[in-house]
Amino acid sequence: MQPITKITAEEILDSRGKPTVMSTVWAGDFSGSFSVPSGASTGSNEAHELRDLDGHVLQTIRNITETITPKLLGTDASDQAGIDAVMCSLDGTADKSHLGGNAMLAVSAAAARAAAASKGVELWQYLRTLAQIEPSRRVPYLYMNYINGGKHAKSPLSFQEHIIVPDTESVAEAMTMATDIGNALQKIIADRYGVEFAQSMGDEGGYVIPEHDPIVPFEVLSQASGNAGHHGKIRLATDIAASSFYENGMYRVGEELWDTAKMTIFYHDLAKRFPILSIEDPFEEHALADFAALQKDFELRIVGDDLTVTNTTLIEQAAEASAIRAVIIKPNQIGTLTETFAAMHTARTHDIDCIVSHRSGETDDTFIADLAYATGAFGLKAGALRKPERMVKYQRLLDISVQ
Ligand code: 2PG
Ligand code: MG
Repeated sequence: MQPITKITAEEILDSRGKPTVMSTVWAGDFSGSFSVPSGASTGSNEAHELRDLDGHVLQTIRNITETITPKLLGTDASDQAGIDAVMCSLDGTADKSHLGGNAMLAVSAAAARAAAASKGVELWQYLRTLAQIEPSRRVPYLYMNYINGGKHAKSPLSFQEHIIVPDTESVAEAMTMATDIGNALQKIIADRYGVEFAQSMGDEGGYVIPEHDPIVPFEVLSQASGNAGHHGKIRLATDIAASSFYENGMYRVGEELWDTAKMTIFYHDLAKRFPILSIEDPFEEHALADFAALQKDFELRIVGDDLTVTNTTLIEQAAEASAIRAVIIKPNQIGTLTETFAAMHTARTHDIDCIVSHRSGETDDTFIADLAYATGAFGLKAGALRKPERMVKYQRLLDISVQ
């Protein structure tokens, strides 16, 4: 038993320069910290991210220091379920709007780090014992978003993420392949759009290109893989994030309005032309039947994110409708680690693969790398190897995977 002796919280800046919260939990001489990330294309059913009217998180910090801390002092740092249950009952709302999902996750994840430290084990080892998730893979696939669109870029591309997935179990090899392809891609972009786009940077470290045609990013990624000498060793994936450009029953794709049928034709064409591993949020977050119809057509994985928001009930619904074969896992969508594990467990019970994911607003925290490895996740989605807050996550996975 290592009782919690102190909890602190402070405001830090995320990768977009926006305030976010970092908390540290102490158990005697041991401590652990966690910094909460923040999304831009958020699902409407996500846990509430509490912010002051001016965007700061000072009330969130007071909720940690004045409301949560007094109730958790003396609790065993390794009683994760107990810690999370106390916070859920203190909050008392369905969407965690009272304390803030960001306040709760900061403490929940920091407690896990403190507990791991007190036991003298790596975070991933501690999480593995705690979570007991049926693995999909020994080492997750790296989902690396090299062309940014949608809400993560100022560009005409409506689809949010154009992702390369090196087909290997070696993280070192995957990172080398991605670096080679990134360099080849830079050349193609300079030739095709002009040198001013060769240094462009979206929120997740991908390039931002002045392109309207949604198929072109996949052509360009595929060409870059070939030029780098990795043809045949790269799968492609995408996060459409369709809710973010859905208006009045239609999808606004560049200048055009597409209906569900047109979106569906695009996905069929995409899967015919490229080695697509998965398609995330192909339709808006309420279109469960459309997800199911598309998944029925495909071997590849249709992935829920805004559809499922790391929520056990929504994952269960998606599973019952046979709407997805993989699910995005983001701890800050639900607000505690215990509920994150429950969501992963529900997914795996239905043979749905988990892809552990960053947010577009990130910090240098590497917790998700440990989480992905600990649970044998199918994928770790953490952006491109062009921004430090993304790179540290893959680097951490590399360090763990060779231990
Ligand atoms: C997503 C995420 C991360 P955001 O949609 O999957 O890539 O974006 O954090 O903006 O919700
Ligand atoms: Mg998504």
